[in-house]
Amino acid sequence: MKIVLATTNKHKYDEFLSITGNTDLIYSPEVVIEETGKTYRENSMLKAIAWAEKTGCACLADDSGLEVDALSGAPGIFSARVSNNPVSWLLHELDGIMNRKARFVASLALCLPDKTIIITEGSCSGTIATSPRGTNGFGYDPVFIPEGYNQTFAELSSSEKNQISHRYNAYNKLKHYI
Ligand code: ITT
Repeated sequence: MKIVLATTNKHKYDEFLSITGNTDLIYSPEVVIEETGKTYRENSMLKAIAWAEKTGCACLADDSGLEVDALSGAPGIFSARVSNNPVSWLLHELDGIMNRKARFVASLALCLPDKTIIITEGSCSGTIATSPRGTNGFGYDPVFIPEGYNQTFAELSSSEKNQISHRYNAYNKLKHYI
């Protein structure tokens, strides 16, 4: 099935291509919406519906973020907007803090041509490093060490990240509908 990815983030598109192996996935970053939802779920729905209205195709949206225990779950849904330099911001916020536990969360919303919407969530737990390492990925990847690993997401290969990530776990629950 041809599916438009409802995102302006090319890194997400590349990850979905790798996760799904679906060459019918289309990158079409022309829709601009305000993410006014209070949850990942609401924002992923807003994006999926806006793209579906614009394109008339089945659309898959991802709303995701990083939740840090010592910051009471921040930056959460504001992960993309909290700073122009999110890694430096996060390391500054956690300066001197021992509890480095965190998790990535992703909500995926699939809006089908008949307007049915399917939503799933996935997460990936880990810890925040004390300094950035690695050059792969995007966003907070250089400081996120997934549970069971010593490397950050940015030090893992894209295929390693895409076998354990929040995005992968959410997509696994959704793929039966595609
Ligand atoms: P779209 O809304 O256009 O999809 P976006 O980047 O603004 O693009 P979100 O609103 O969902 O997407 O914000 C997600 C932010 O959370 C993202 O910009 C990163 O800062 C962070 N994030 C989410 N998944 C991540 C990942 O796999 N690796 C690193 N950072 C991630």
